[in-house]
Amino acid sequence: MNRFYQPETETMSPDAMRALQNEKLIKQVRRVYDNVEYYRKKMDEKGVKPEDIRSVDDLHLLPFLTKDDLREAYPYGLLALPLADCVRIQSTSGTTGKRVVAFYTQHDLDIWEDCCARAIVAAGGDRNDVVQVSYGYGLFTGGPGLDGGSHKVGCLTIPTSSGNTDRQIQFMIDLHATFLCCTPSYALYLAEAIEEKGLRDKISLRAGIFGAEAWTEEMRRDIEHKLGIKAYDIYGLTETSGPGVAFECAEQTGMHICEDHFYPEVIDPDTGEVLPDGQKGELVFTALDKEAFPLLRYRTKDICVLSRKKCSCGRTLVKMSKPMGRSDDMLIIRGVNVFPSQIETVFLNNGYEANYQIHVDRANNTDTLDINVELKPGMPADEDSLAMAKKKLTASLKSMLGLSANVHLLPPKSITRSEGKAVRVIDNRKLY
Ligand code: DLL
Repeated sequence: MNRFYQPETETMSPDAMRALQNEKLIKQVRRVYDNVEYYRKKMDEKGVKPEDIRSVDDLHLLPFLTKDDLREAYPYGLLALPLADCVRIQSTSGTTGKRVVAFYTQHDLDIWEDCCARAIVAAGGDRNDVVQVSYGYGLFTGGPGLDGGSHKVGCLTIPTSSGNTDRQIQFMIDLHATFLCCTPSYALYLAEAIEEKGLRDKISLRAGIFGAEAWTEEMRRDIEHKLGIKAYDIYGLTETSGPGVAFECAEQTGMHICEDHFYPEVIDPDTGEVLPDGQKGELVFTALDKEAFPLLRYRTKDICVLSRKKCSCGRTLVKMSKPMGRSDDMLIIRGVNVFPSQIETVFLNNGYEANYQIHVDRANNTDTLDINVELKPGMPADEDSLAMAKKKLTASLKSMLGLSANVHLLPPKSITRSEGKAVRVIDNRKLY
């Protein structure tokens, strides 16, 4: 069994890796400065020129990019190539206003799929494996990313996408799937459905690659126990390409970052200052060799710790801890990125005030979303009017978030007012 997909990079000496990163960074900063007006302006405002960046040690001189920049530059403002050179887009889950659209050249797709292939091989996969990809396909990066990685490794790939649990289990059994790729919550859901149907001894799974949302060590043990597999974590975000930016190896103590493509920094989220390895802060990525959508110093808002401790798997790639939270208020509910501000927009657009509370929980391994909102004084409160209002709000929320929510209309002044910051979100899932 191969231990590495790209051994020359995955086990490269730290000095050689540094040299490679420096070489790529210098070229990339020049390309971006010459081709991306939006970022050129930011660099000019900060008084930094491409020639000031001679190595990764100079990265701190460059300005950050955030989701706000992506929104402002939507859709083409951060493209570094003519559209004719792009072959694909992917996007974050169905959110109006906050949508991120990432562009890829064929070279970018190759890099992305290589990263996912590294993840599959690190989890013990090879060409004899049968990989069931139960992440969503389409605009979401989960399905296409793992699918591409599985092809590169030479595995038989089953592109079931998410949903339709009975069919998932049928394929898993009939085609002897050995790897399962999906969100950890869907893995648990599948595990329980398999258990309920008494089919546990009919499945051939031996490993799973799970990510796209926070999950705890307890959840890992639960999945491993219920499916009789090893469960590996995988991390990524649409802005950098998708899954595979970082992946776990057999040691299961953090995820190796594909730092030959994505240079990581950890910063203090309040001051923006770069923190030394081992300190907890916000993860920032610089895409070193992406062509179409090369974000420099992109703030992920994910809080984690980097470690360069020697890994028993032989990989020298730096490791990131599991994300330990976010430095913004984004929630990930059933795999969909949700900002409380989007929910507020729906209420305000429908004539309500900003008196609402979002309750997130998990029942039967599926996230639940309940939203309480107060009626404004004078709004009709008879049964028919309430039913109609609820229907309208539920539809508006669904179209804004791409997600169904249970809306509860409450009498005016029934949500407890806070003396400090309003408590808008009550998340009882205990994910971190
Ligand atoms: O979730 C990409 C992905 C697909 C990763 C499949 C892994 C597997 P987005 O929808 O853009 O992309 O969401 C990115 O999800 O900033 C994190 O907050 C969170 N996230 C992703 N992976 C993990 C993970 C995909 N393993 C956002 N653990 C990121 C915790 C994760 N959070």
